[in-house]
Amino acid sequence: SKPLLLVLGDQLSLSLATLRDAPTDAVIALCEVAEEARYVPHHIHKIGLFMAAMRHFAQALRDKGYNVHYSRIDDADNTQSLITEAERIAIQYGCNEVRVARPGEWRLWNAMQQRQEATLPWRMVEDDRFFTSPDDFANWAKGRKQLRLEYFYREQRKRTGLLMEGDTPAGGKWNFDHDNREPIKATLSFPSLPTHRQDALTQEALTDAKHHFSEHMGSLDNFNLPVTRRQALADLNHFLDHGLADFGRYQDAISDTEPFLYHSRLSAALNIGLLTPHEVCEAAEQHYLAGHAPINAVEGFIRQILGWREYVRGLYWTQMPAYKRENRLGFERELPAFYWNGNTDMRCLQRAIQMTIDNSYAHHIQRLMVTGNFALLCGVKPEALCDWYLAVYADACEWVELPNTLGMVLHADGGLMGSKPYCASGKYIDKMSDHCQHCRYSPKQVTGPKACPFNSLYWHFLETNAEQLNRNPRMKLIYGSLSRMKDEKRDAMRLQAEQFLDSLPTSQGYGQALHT
Ligand code: FAD
Ligand code: DLZ
Ligand code: SF4
Repeated sequence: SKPLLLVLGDQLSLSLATLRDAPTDAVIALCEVAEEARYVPHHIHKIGLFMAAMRHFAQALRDKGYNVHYSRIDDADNTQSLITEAERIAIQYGCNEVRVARPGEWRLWNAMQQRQEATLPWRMVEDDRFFTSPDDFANWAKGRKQLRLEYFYREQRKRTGLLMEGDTPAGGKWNFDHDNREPIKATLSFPSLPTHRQDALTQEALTDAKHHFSEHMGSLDNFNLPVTRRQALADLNHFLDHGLADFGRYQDAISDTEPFLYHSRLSAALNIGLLTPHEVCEAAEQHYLAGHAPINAVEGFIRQILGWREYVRGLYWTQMPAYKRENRLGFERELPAFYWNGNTDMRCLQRAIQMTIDNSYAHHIQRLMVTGNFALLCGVKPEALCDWYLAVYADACEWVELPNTLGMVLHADGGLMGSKPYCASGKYIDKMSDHCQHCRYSPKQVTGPKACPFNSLYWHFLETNAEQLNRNPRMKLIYGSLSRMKDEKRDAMRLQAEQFLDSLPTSQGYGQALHT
């Protein structure tokens, strides 16, 4: 048989299963299509990233002697959809099947699955660029009521031998989270970032992205994402040398001015395939063994990749498609309009959203405890929030975005992923960040014109979701405080929260938000 090997935009690895076994006469196709840029209104950096990285990868394949067909966004015969474009090219080259590694989204997996019996059949192979396959995860999950990261992660450590000394974990503990909760400090200085040179291929891709998708969020003027393996390796080495040692301690800190702190910024490169999770974890382990970074930093970092990243992927593939429809807390609110333009006087939200608009990036605690926590407290419906996270971050692909948003942030999966919702009042943000001193609200007040909205919303959230949450053992203390509160205080807080919620401008989507 003569296959067309379709390489998707997030499969830019020479080790990809379909490429490894490529027959000599195979045609490899990469397709830029408008449908993938628009099914949610992706940030312009993300579109530029995919276009530039795909073009560079096609070039690298040609340099290796492969026969590559590349569909550019403005080719006259481009059908602008992945399925039809792959089939059109397959027919053009006389191929009798389309072969593809498992895509990163169920939406595409399902469309491809349905064409397995077509005259031009699609064949899917496992994407083995991960530590675990969906089958491995299903076997681990079998018979378990709750799927806790911590147990999955320990097995991953034992299985891979990463940070293991024989049968025991390096440093004597599996988890050093306790040491990793320091707030932001004025005295910290953060590593300056490497600037990636933009060659002619990158410049052309960015120009095309701008031409076709200029209405999308963000500006390409400050585009600095890695689009080749060489640039991704430069980012990795920079992080190992300048970020890793402090990664642990300040993992949860939030800054009013600094978007990246000691985070690695490697998620986009990992997710599109320019780096493998194996090489990143092994390089971090080497830095520990060489004495360049402490165990709390290296363990914390490796847990994110070997633990969380694999865990959310397993969860996604074993729970979809039902997972995407989950909404156990029954949320119905549309997304507040300011998520698209940052137009709010709540300083923490304004900064997290503005940094997102600027860089197509926010670090984990901004995503979880600022934009995520606010959406949870307001009861934003999962579909609206998930579409936003999927659109605005350069590293967003549904297999990793959905469990984080629907499960971890919105607790919409009934606690499958997290044993309690990550809800917090302004007190938490005040403790971890330096936002509140620049804010018109006060994190110490719960009611009144200066009161931080997070505070009344927090109690309002607990009150309105009590039926679902008050029997949760991890929520017992907080529900105890709520029940001891005087009626007048509760009434005043409820009123404050309701008035705030009534005044929130909502949007039906990006197009509309642009005009508000
Ligand atoms: P670092 O803090 O340096 O962490 C190192 C690596 O660990 C990351 O590059 C990433 O590959 C991995 N990692 C860390 N946390 C997680 C996590 N919770 N789940 C999976 N992998 C993790 N990450 C994505 O890659 N794509 C997404 O679409 C995405 N959506 C998110 C949505 C929400 C609501 C939340 C709360 C988190 C989301 N995350 C997502 C996880 C995390 O926020 C990002 O991976 C991280 O901020 C990327 O920045 P970094 O590379 O500097 O990460
Ligand atoms: C996100 C994205 C964008 C913007 N553009 C493309 C594209 O032109 N071609 C492509 O193959 N993939 C693109 N992607 C990624 C896809 O939306 C999707 O997430 C992955 O292909 C799933 O494996
Ligand atoms: Fe955010 Fe409230 Fe602090 Fe303002 S006072 S920055 S709204 S937590």
